[in-house]
Amino acid sequence: MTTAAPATSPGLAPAQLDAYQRDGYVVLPGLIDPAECDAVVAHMADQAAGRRKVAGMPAIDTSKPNWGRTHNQHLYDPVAMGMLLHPRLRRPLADACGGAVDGVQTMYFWQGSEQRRHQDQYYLPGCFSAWIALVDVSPENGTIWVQPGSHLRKLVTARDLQDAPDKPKPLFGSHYDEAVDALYEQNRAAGLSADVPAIARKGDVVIFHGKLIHRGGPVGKPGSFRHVMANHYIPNDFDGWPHEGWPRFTFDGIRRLTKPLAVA
Ligand SMILES: O=C(O)CCC(=O)C(=O)O
Repeated sequence: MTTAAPATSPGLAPAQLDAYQRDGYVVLPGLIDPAECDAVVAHMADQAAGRRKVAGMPAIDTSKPNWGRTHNQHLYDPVAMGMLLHPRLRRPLADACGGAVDGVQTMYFWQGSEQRRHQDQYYLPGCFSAWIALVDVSPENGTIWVQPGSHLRKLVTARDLQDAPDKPKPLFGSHYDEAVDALYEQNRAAGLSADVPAIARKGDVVIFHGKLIHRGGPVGKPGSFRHVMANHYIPNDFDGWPHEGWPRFTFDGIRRLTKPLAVA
């Protein structure tokens, strides 16, 4: 007999919270029910194959290189919204953050991204992430690689990349990818380890800090599918969110804007 997964989860165990605070990430095994993962994957596979249209979203052109991801699908698609505000994520995210959180951004990946090293808070100030493996993920289909402890060190910001004559030379160079690579090496020289792959089974969730240096690793078996949903959150009481007009959602589904859009 199978039993349905409970709607909520107990939150982070003390050892998991310690790991998150020390390393900047923690893998939560089996948080999402495998049957639910399969249903989301089937939904997304139908969308990519053109069998399902998500109202308001352009059709996915799988003949294009790098077609394999969407941004902010939750704004159009109740299935994606359901994963952003999944009840099983609510307590672990609140524990990691130290209070209630708002969902702000989603990325759905059909394939490994091979994205270069970055820190999410460069793009989404104040954020942290729940990265949901909807299939088994490993270096073969392109998992993420993270530098443990890097969330406790510097965040590269736009200021570091400015190269104005009245400013000292930028700390790390003038290109974002190179700046983060340089920070990664600086962290290594300061005693941090090399980055490590996150190994996740279907239904596992990796919660990671928005200052953690991470990348999408090489896809060992090119063309393989790697269904992952990467959600980003900010603290509910965070008032430094700079993206006017970009809605944030509480886990009770309340939508608000940081500032109302000016009406022309
Ligand atoms: O899943 C990936 O390949 C990249 C995800 C990522 O970089 C992110 O969620 O910020």
